[in-house]
Amino acid sequence: MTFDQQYREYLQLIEDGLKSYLADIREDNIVSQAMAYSLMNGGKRVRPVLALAFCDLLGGDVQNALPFACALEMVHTCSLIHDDLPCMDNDDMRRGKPSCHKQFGEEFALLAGDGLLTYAFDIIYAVGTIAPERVLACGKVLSSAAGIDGMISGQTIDLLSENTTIDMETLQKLHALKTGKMITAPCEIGVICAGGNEGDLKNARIYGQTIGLQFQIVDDILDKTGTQEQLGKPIGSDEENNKSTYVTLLGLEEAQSQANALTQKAMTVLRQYGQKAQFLMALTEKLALRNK
Ligand code: GRG
Repeated sequence: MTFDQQYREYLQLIEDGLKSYLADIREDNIVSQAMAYSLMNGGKRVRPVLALAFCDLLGGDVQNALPFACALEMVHTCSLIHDDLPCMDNDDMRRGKPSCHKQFGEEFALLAGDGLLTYAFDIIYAVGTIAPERVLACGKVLSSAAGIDGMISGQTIDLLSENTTIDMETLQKLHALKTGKMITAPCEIGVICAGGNEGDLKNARIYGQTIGLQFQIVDDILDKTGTQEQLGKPIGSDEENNKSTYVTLLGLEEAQSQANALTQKAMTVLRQYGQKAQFLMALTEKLALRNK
């Protein structure tokens, strides 16, 4: 199977899975509509694809990883909705459309994020196809990645750093927490669903942390060099919010060279798995070269 065929296959599973979870919501009101609006709004689905791909890599059944993949995308979407709010990044556009609060109002956008975050754990704790210990382990990985030891603290550092110049160490910590943890989590979850061993988990963590940083550096580069059409949101928002980024601290060329070095490091981890890692290796390269 080619990379594109495999990616499409994963995407189909994820889109169908998300749709079916949305269909299970009993209440039809402005908040459930806002949840569906943001969730089905054309994201790249990088995090759920990583969960399925790591499960596949270790010979697991991707169906077992699918609920967790959907839950990851829900928590990620919650973070985007909240990030766009006026009290945070104040962005009017997301994925080429009005952001959730622009479409539904701030109060309902806030609740839509809360709805997605809590529904994600409803979905996880209803899984009965893998051993309960593994379900608990996956839930813990996700809550830790999103919570105060992960994305929330990354966002806190980010907010506190506006209008100041931070050093490279702080910038790396910010992004390891804000972006890296939610990219490492799917890799770990895929391994847990497949019943991988401690060595596999360690590899998944190193890989996730590495491409998490790569992903953020590419994001910073695109915020400088991309177009609104490509990104589905205004470019230059980092500059507008007076944020330090890899580009402002290192310059475009050095930022690109660090992204390349991280891509190579991630490849080294994957090479241990030989041919089986072909899809993930191609994905790693595509993420380095992405333009949206
Ligand atoms: C949900 C518990 C919880 C807290 C949220 C608001 C907040 C706390 C965190 C903000 C996190 C954030 C927006 C990080 C940026 C990560 C990032 C690079 C997002 C873009 O991801 P893509 O490119 O987006 O995968 P798509 O649209 O393709 O899904």
